[in-house]
Amino acid sequence: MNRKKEDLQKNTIDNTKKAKMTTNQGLPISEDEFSLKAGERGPTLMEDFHFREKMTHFDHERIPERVVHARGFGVHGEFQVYESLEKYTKADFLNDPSKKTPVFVRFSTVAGNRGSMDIPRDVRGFSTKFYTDEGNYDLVGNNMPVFFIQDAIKFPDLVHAVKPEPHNEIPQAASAHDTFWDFVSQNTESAHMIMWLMSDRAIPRSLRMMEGFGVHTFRLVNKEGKSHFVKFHWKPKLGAHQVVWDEAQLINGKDIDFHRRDLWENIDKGNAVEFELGLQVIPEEDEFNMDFDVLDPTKIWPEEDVPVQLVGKMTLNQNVDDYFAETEQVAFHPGHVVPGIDFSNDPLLQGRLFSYTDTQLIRLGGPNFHQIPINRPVCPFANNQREGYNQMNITKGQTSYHKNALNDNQPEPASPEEGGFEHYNEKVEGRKVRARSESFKDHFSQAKLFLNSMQQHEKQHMFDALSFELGKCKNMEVRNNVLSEVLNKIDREMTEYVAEKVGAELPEQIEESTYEKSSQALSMKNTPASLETRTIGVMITPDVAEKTLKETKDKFEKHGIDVSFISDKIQSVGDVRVEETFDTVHSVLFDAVVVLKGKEPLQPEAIENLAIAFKHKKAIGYGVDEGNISEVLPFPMDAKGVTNIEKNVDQFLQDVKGHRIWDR
Ligand code: HDE
Repeated sequence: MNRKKEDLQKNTIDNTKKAKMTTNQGLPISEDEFSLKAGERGPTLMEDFHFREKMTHFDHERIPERVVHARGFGVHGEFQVYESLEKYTKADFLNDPSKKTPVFVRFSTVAGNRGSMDIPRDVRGFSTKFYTDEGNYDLVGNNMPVFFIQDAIKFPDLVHAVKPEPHNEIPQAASAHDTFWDFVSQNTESAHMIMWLMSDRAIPRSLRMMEGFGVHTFRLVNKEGKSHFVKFHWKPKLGAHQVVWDEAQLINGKDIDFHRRDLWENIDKGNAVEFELGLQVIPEEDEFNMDFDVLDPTKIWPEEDVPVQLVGKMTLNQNVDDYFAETEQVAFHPGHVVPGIDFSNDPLLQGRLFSYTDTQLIRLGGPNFHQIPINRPVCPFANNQREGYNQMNITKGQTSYHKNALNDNQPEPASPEEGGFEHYNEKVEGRKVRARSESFKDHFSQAKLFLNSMQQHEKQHMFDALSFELGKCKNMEVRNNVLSEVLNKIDREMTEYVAEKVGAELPEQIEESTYEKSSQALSMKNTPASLETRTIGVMITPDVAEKTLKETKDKFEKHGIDVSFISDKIQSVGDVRVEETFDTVHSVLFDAVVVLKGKEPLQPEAIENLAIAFKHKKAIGYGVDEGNISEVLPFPMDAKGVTNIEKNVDQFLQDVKGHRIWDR
């Protein structure tokens, strides 16, 4: 159990143990099914304090959902740095390789309500709270390395545009509507982020299979006071992988909880979820040596120019005990820093430093939300702040101010040498202006860079995503504006394709962005691939022999693959359990499918599932105990990625590892 989990024990109540039911005042309750009435058929009495307490609590059980990132899922884990990073930062948790720092991570979607589906086309939040010995450090990132806007003052506009439209609250958890694309065409700084949002990064296969990014440029400051600019990355050990859009839409219907279930179940089974922390570091002196402004949050630092150094590993390994108490009440804030980590002047980051505390005040009901168990540091904390809503601490002593003589100046600030936080001593001067730096004006070069870096299938997915999204816009002017003001300035082929698909005007050809560079690191195809924790749905006719089932299971499980047998009903075949049916699951919920046929004919549901798996470019395996299968398969037997697993299981496994047969 890590230190934070231990700390949470102080407030953990075991509701599974036998206990007498009481009111919140501790009064034993003799009856919990009938309210107190004047006569068996009479009205309920006001004096029924038990009924009133129970109902009042229920009436107040909801808190406002997060205004963005409302739907989230949290897990506990640990972080350990590989080697001391003292040359860059004095942050204690990044200096001591023997130290295991507890973490709590909350993954989220952005636009949807708390009860919305897990795979909309959307950005994913990736927030990490490190419970360090110097206080909590929060890295509140996303699974995309850039953002839609360059200045925080535009955030309410962006969010109003992407959320359901205000007059009818449609559509839920979707950017495919007029107000969002109108915003995009009027605010072309979002061009680069739009490329990411239209890419497969927006529909991850699993929360365990996506990258994370701090987005902004931050600072690392070492003991000598020297500062480096830094970008933070999380690299998943399993690589970054996607589903396809048609599949995402079906998954959202078949299992709205697809991502959270995948994470919960894998952690429950003991499959550690690992991400490596990566840093891109540039010395402060190189601030102006890039062809963009390092303070601009719509720009990446291409990994080929500034390599990502992998400096440590985070292992997520424990589920929460109580979703509300932990995941819903956790409060992240990019301003929660520790000595050795500091901010840059990125105008988006600067605005975030205000917003996050403000939002917790309304969401968590007052200024003491840091005392909620999931939010409190594991190191001691003390100051002169007492009182306020939901104050949980009883603080002894007469003084609650500084300086004081009555309590010998306690609690006393620490000098930087003693570990006190010292803001980086940056020189700043300027006139007060409402303006944006000229160096932020290039909106299109990196949009092009991203497109240049995609493999053919990834590019095609982006073109199709744009056609879907603009096709959902009802307003013709919005479609035309996006094409002329955004797409046409990035890439002509993309503009022509989308204009044709959505019946919009093809804007006149202009000199589009001529950015030639590409970056291999941007293609998901270039991230690691693994068989570990992949899922295979094995559909069987009811008469397949126990031996075949056992052999099939062994073939796959020895590679860490999770196998589910699917048939007409839940049943046992000898020792083997068939736990799923065509009613309970579907091929969209698996990475790959296999069909095993006995003498009996293949069920129509199996054929439908196979056809859809084929459409979604999945590896398909088959095995035949008796008879022939070729005439019923809804695709040619010799199609790419269709394999007889009795003859060539290695080929099938290779296809599963490759994630999808993109060139089929
Ligand atoms: Fe957030 N963001 N954000 N954001 N954000 C919130 O804080 C905000 C931005 C991110 O799991 C809110 O506690 C502003 C960038 C994540 O609990 C709110 C701006 C990035 C989460 C807020 C941004 C993020 C939030 C809503 C522009 C990636 C979920 C609830 C200046 C680096 C945290 C809350 C969790 C949540 C404001 C932009 C990531 C309203 C004003 C850029 C992962 O405070």
